[in-house]
Amino acid sequence: MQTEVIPNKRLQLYCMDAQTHQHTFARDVADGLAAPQKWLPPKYFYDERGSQLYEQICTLPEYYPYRTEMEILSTYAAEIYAEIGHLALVEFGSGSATKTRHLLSAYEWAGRPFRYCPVDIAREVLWDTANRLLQEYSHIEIRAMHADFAGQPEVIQAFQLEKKAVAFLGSSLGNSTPEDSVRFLQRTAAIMGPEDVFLLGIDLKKSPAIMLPAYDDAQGVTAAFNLNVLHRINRELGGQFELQSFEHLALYNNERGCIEMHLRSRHAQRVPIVQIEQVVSFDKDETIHTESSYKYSVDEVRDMGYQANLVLRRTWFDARRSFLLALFRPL
Ligand code: AVI
Repeated sequence: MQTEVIPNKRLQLYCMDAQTHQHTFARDVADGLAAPQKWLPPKYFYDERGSQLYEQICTLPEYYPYRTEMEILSTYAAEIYAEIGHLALVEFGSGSATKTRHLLSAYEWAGRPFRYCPVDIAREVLWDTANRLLQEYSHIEIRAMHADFAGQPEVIQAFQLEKKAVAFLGSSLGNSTPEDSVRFLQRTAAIMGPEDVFLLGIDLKKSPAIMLPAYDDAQGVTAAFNLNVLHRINRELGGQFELQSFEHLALYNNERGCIEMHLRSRHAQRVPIVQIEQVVSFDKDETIHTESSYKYSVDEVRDMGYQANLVLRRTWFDARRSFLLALFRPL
């Protein structure tokens, strides 16, 4: 990763090379749409509009993962802070940091300087949030990183922190396969010191009757979020997708233990994408698989940790045990 650092006294911004970013998007779209089961990596949902739509999803009555994790953080922030100590807080996929604020407030109440290092793929959201946090917290010092950390948690080494708490909230790890998640945890554990901690927020398995509406809400916000990725391809790669020719589909894959989101072609069609020099053909009802959202049991989470040499030390749940906040320490 090439980085450019924009320093100021309380805020430093580390940026992934924009050129690299664009190139990767084109390659991923070309590869994904040429596969027998067409697919797109979910990280491309999060352009400015997609990030706004995700924020909106989080306010929906059906989308319980946000509410329940918020309940855990608001209820136990002081306890979690006491467990972590005053370590620099690194956060993968920080977004607008709404939930993290509960933890940041606990740091602030300690009355001494603390360091927050958010890492996100959505640059505008990262920058706006960092500037807002500077206004809200007088003791905060921010090092923010615009990066695609998905397959490379090592990007956080650029922060050069001696000791750290690494947080990955919002069940975002669930958007990777269990195999990739274990690899991500292994690589993260490999760059953790003996006193570092890893804080994971992850959605738990439950009845599909509760899970499914969270990904297929009555107002159609999730549908708009899903379809937005086609809009992004149109804008950034010269695609000619007609959005009304695709529909949002959410299903629970019982065997894999995940919610899948797809975009289903309403009729047979051919879609040119200028920048990747491809015309993509769709049969009627053929789908693009756009996201998997894996759900876990507590034992499966503990086991994933073990596979990565991380020991589950503390757990916090919401009142209905819908969501888990897990604290790991290196073995
Ligand atoms: C970010 N991630 C954990 C969300 C999820 O629940 O898988 C993304 C999302 N997709 C549809 N709604 C929300």
